[in-house]
Amino acid sequence: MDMPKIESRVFDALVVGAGFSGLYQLHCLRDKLGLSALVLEAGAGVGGTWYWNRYPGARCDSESHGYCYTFSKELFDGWEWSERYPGQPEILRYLNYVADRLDLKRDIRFDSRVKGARYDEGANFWRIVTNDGAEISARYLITAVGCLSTANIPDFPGLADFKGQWVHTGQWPHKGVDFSGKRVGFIGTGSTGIQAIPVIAETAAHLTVFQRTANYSVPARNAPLTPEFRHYVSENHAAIRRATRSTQNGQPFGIEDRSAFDVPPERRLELYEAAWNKGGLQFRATFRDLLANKAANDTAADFIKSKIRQIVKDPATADKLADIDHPYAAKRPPIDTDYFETYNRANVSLVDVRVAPIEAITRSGLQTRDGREYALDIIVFATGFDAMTGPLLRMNIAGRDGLTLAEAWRAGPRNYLGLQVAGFPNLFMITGPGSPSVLTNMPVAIEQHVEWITGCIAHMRERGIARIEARPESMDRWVKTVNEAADATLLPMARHSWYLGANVPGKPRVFMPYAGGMVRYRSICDDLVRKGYEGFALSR
Ligand code: N01
Repeated sequence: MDMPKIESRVFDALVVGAGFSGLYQLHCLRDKLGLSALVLEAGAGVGGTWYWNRYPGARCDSESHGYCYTFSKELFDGWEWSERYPGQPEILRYLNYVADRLDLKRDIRFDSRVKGARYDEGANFWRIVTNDGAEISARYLITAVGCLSTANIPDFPGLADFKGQWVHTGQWPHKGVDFSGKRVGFIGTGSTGIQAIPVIAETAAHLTVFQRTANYSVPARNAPLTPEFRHYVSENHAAIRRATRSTQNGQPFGIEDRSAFDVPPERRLELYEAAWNKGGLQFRATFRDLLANKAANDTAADFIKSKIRQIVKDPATADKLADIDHPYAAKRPPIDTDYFETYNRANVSLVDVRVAPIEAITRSGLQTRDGREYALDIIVFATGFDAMTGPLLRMNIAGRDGLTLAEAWRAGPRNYLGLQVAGFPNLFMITGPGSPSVLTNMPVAIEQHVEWITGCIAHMRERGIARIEARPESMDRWVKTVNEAADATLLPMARHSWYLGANVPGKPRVFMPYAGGMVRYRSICDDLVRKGYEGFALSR
């Protein structure tokens, strides 16, 4: 058997991950700062989340004109989106277009997963080892691993003995899955499930959806972009960039500056109806207090629940779908194409696994606690991710004195700004826990972090600074800030959400993303740079 080729190489910077963040980070370090940089990527191609998540119906919930890089007008002008919301294959083509235009692939090592990373204090280098034995040293280690890239596969007894096929949506086979004529079991009704269920229902012989938590969803109203809209986009790069950088959620649309109670109930319903017909995440922007005031939120929640009951014909199924236990948008709000309509199909049925949880996977299907057995040929797990911390912890990162990130984060991901952790000098996290990331339009959060990190490294090199590291007291302050920002919203009321780590057994329950908004976050980051990297320890 051939032994894997062992490499030992030294770089200024090592970036882990070749998705949206890793690609831009490589471009900034190599082409703007002139550093030697390498990207390690576990997949065989670029794309990150869009490389792995190839499930039927995979599509971005942000609108295409805002879901792209805006740092370069040439890149922006050289690409034209075809639909209101880009599908997975189109986003993957887009990221390949970017990688090719910027000539990035020559500095990406594909099929390389980080097995371990250790800070060598004497040499002030990070020593990184990959699954195939390559050893890389780098002054700066930058994680661009995404927030939702470690699949969460529940530990159901019996899965190994299932004689059918099973798949997780985040590890979808490249050759696809043929559902035609098959009895399919589908577990999970988050954003992913809500996208995939209607598409799989079209070909499956029968689709049984196992729902643990009922979920809101608003129609996406996806459609091909009109020539007029394409023209608007091509003429308005600067305005779109300005808009995405001026809104708290990084979207090209703002949140209406009115309370749900500023208008009479009939007018409120009209506004919800208009937002429902327009479709998309903008529904949440109808009133400014939907995520801050439970009574305001109830008006939106009641509207969506009444829509579910209108759409779904079988009252018992409608009851299960509308029995939602959390405020609207306190979990990431999905948008859909014919999700609730799908339950009117004769080949689709819904099982409430909150009432009777899944007990085991059997050789021929799935068994619930009430003793019922479901015969299945294929099981799809749309059961989400070990979000935000999972991809970081699985790299086995050890900082000063061998302190592992897992030890440092035993009680939750303590960090400063979602960028750095005390004890881990020159380690930067792009969209780490503690940053706005998943509560915003990701490319906007990514551009901000990449540009901040690039500016920081440039600052260090200009001044001969060898190390930067978060101060422990800055982390304490930031953890408090993150908690306060979350507590000012209804987000913590969704007690089972992955924002809190509640979807992974044993994971510390800490609200992870910063909910104070992108504009405030950007100004905090810029401000502390002006104050000489306040809160960080810099040393020569
Ligand atoms: O994962 P989820 P997802 N038994 O964790 C259920 C992003 N995204 O992949 O709610 C039974 O939201 C679980 O039930 P419960 C987006 O940020 C973006 O759907 O924990 N059920 C839930 O229903 C999103 O939020 C796009 O009770 C179990 C589901 O599985 C994030 O990815 C598109 C279970 C998991 O939902 C994750 O979404 C799609 C068990 N043991 C996704 N364990 C874009 O537009 C879990 N579940 C870019």
